[in-house]
Order: sequence, then structure tokens, then C-alpha cells
Amino acid sequence: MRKLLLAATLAILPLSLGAQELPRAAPTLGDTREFPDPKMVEGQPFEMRPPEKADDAPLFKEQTRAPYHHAADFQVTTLTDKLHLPWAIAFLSGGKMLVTEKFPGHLRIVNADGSFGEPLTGIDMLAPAKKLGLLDVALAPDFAKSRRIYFTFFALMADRNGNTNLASGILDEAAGAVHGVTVLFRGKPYESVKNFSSKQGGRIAFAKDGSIFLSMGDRDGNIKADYDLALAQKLDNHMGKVLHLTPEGLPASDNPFLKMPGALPEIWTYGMRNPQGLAFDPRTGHLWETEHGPRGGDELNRIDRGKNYGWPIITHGKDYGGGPIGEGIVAKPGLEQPQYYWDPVIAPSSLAFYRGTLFPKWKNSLFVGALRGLGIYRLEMKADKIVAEEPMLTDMKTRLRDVRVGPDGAVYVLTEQKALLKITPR
Ligand SMILES: [Ca+2]
Repeated sequence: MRKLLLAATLAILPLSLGAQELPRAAPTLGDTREFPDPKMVEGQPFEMRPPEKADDAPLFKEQTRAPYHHAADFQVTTLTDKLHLPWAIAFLSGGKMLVTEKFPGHLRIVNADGSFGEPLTGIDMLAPAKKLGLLDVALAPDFAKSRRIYFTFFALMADRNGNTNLASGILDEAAGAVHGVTVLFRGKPYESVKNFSSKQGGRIAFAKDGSIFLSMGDRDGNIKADYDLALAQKLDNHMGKVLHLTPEGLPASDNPFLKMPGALPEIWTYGMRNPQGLAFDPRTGHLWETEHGPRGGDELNRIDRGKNYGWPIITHGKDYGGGPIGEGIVAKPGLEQPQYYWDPVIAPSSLAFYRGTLFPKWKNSLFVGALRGLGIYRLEMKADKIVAEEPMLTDMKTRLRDVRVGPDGAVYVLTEQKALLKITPR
């Protein structure tokens, strides 16, 4: 009986992790909140469960629980299920893709048919063997000419693993290598190795001018003794921030806190929790971010220069133990509201705006990958408000890590464990 129970617990685990990278406690078998069976009815919100935060209420009509809308039929093809903890995709020419594998920090070229060879060499110098963790990868805006790529990484060093770091190098596809790898930026401060897996942020978004936006998690960790909720509110560290850097990794010249004593010059916005989605809307040029909330209160934010996004002073969620975060308030003057939030959570892992012509009905859509939700979430946006929502890949019942729109207009998805999926019209 005991063995059976353990097996059942293990079977549930991949679906049951909270709005964070790793669980704080084992899930309870009786908790059916983890296994929603929503009724998808056109024009009606599909989320019928009560919010985690019982006294929560949206501050404007479109802020949560948008009506369900199915816009286009699609099919899903598994290109490969041989990857190991993939984290991010960047698109090369000829249907090829760069894919990062978080541990042990491999960067691979995956062909259009899903096949791939050995990991690229040249990045292993960033950390001792088996101590490298890779997160995002992005092509420089002038990649066609420069062949330059950027990526975020951790070095798993004893007792001081550091924060999220940004590096760059020159991709040599023929040699299967990245040449001249250089660390451009290291997040401050360095943190205990015990917090390695928790809340790193790590997403890269290139602006039109070639500058780099970089999301940084607040790294509050799994250990209460290290738990400092105020780090995201303090400007003397990079945690719980969106940063703005030059292509060389230096503070951008229009950053809001350059002249503020004690503030780190790379900071663009603050008061974020664990931002793992970061992308520009190609129609408006606005920068958007998704972040993991606590228990309840995952957020989609429009990122505006110098603003404070509130964590942990305001949140539409509550603490994992069920108590309030701080004063338990959801709004305060001077603190930004999310443009959209999820309560209960979906654990948003990534963010991509649709571009392309393969799915004309998705032209106003953005996609949010989810580690704890039903699949990926397609949102429809009008004038920076969310007006419709559609969970996709709901039958997969697996944690989804990255979602990207390819140059061919197909949507590509990484599962957290191993697979690369391609979504095309049906
Ligand atoms: Ca917030």
C-alpha cells in the first residue's frame, strides 16, 4: 500500500509543482486544484475555481479571467523527445534552431526534422565540468552578418553560484562551436548554491536599437533564513528586476537610476518576482513580461521605464502557507498593476507574440508557456488589454518551458523535460 501511494505521488509530481521552479513541499494527493477540468465555452471565462486569495478582486474588467475564445484549429507535431531539460529556442536559417539544455548546460543545433548532434563546444569554459546551467539564448540583431549569439547562464560554484549572467560569442555552425565566449554581465549579489534552482529569471529581449533587456528573478530561495522579500524593492541589487544593457553588457544610457546614489545603473524596472517571459509586442513596440507569483497572482506586465511593479508590497496572491504576503494588499498608489493575472496560478515560463502569416487569426495573439497550467495560453490583446484567452495543448498534461514563434509562422514549444513541439494549422 505504501509503495502504491509513493508511486501515485511520483506520478502526480510533474503536474503539481507550484508557481516556482522547485516545490517547497510535496503536493497533497487530495488536492484537486492541481487538476482542473475546465469547461471551455465560447465567450465565457474557463477558470471557474475560486481565487487562492479569497478577498481578491480585479482592479479593472480585463485584468483576469478573460472569456474563452478558440480562433484557429491546429495540429501538434513532436519534432524530438530526446532533449534533456531544454530551456530556450532561437531560430537559425533553414529551419534549424539553437536550443539550450539547462543542465548540464548544453547548447545544441537542432535541425528542422528534430535531429541533432553533439553539443556546441566553446561555452564549457564558463564553469567547471557539470557546473554550468544554461537558460536563454538569443541571436544578435545583426546575427546574419556578425554570427553573434547571446545567452544567460549560471555557474554552479561551491557556496557562491552567482546570479543570472549574460555571455556572448560567435556561432560557427560548421565547426559546431561558439568562439570567443565572453561574460558581459554578472548579476549581483552572489547567492548560496542552495538557491541555485530558484527564481533566476534569465530571459533576454532585444530592443529595436540593439540594446538588451534582461529579466532577473528575486531569488528568494527555498530556505527561510535566506528569504529577503525586500530585495526586489531595493535598488542596490539586480534581483527582482528588468535590466537594460548595451550589446557590450554595460548600463544603457537612458536607464532611469543612473544618477541615483546607491542604485545599480543597469536597472530599468523593479519590484518583480520571477520574470521568465520577456518580449516586445511587434505592433506597439511595448515590452511585456510574465512572472511567477506566489500562491496565486501570476502576472503579465507591460514594462515601462523606471516603474515599480510592486512585489512583495502588493500581489494578487498569498504565501505558500496560506497567510498574507506582507499586508496582504493588492494595490497601492505608485505601484504598477499587472495588465493581466492568473489566480490560481499557471506558472508562466515564457512569452511570445505571434508574428507571421501561417495563422492569420492569431495576429493579435501572444503565447504564455506554463509550468503548472493546462498547457500554453493564447491571449488576445487589444490596446494593451487582454480580451480573450485560450488554453492550448491541454491534453498533454505536462510542464511547458518555452514557447516561440518561428520565422515560418509556426509556434514552437519546449516541454520542461525533453520534447520540442511544432504547432501548425490543421
Ligand atoms: Ca506585480
